[in-house]
Amino acid sequence: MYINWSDNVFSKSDKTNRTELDTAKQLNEHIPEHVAIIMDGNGRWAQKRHLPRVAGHREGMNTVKKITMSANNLGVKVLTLYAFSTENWKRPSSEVNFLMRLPGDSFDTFVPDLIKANVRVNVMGYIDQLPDYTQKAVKNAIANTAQCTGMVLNFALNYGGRAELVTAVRKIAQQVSDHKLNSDEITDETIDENLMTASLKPNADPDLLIRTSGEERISNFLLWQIAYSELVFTDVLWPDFSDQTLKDCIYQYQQRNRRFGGLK
Ligand code: V07
Repeated sequence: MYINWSDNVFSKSDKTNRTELDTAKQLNEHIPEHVAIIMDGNGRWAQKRHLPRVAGHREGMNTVKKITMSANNLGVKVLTLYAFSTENWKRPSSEVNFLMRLPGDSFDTFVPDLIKANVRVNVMGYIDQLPDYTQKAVKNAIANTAQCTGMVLNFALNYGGRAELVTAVRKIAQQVSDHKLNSDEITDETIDENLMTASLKPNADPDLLIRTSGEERISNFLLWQIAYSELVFTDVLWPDFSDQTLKDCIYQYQQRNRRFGGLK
């Protein structure tokens, strides 16, 4: 497989020192199993074109479709996308309403392609707080792809990292007060099991977290789960994010030593 790495990630010497074969081999051998993405920059993409913010979200949805197929083709096992945060309710109601229609609007064109590609939809977040039509669309996407055995496309929808931890602490406290668990038996695994990513095991934690649009913050996305993740930030706005940008981010991931705090 010939991989055409774009120019923006490496220096001239990199390019001359590595062969196409090296690059292709690397791409085949060190693909992160769980990739999580903060899809930022839709509003800015629209603004630059003198379009309403929602036009950026619509284009962002097209990028979701494209990048899902790219990640699946590269051999990614779990792709987690931050679609709507618990903080996004503060946006103008017209924008929130538009976003809440996206899962339903995308259903007819997206789900058949997901089934063909053997991709299973999973959703994590406080789904019961979403409008009925959004809940229905999400549940349909999950049900219609339930038999798929390939990549998991995991949407974080009305999700917040701190809220997730609060929920987990409450669940664990309840188990202690019910005498089902001793407080001294609480370990990392107890917390893992009570987070919304528990069903993604053995790939609950992202290997690679990407944030687009030049912002370098976590913004209450996955907190516990990114303890050892490689963080890659790109200036590319989400609607402009391409198959090549994904490969560039994975290339950066591949260049880093993942030592988990221990010795090499
Ligand atoms: C949303 C589009 C991508 C750019 C960033 C935010 C806006 C896909 C979904 C989705 C979620 C569940 C599902 C099917 C599709 C989605 C919202 C926003 C609220 F089952 N993209 N996307 N949902 N954006």
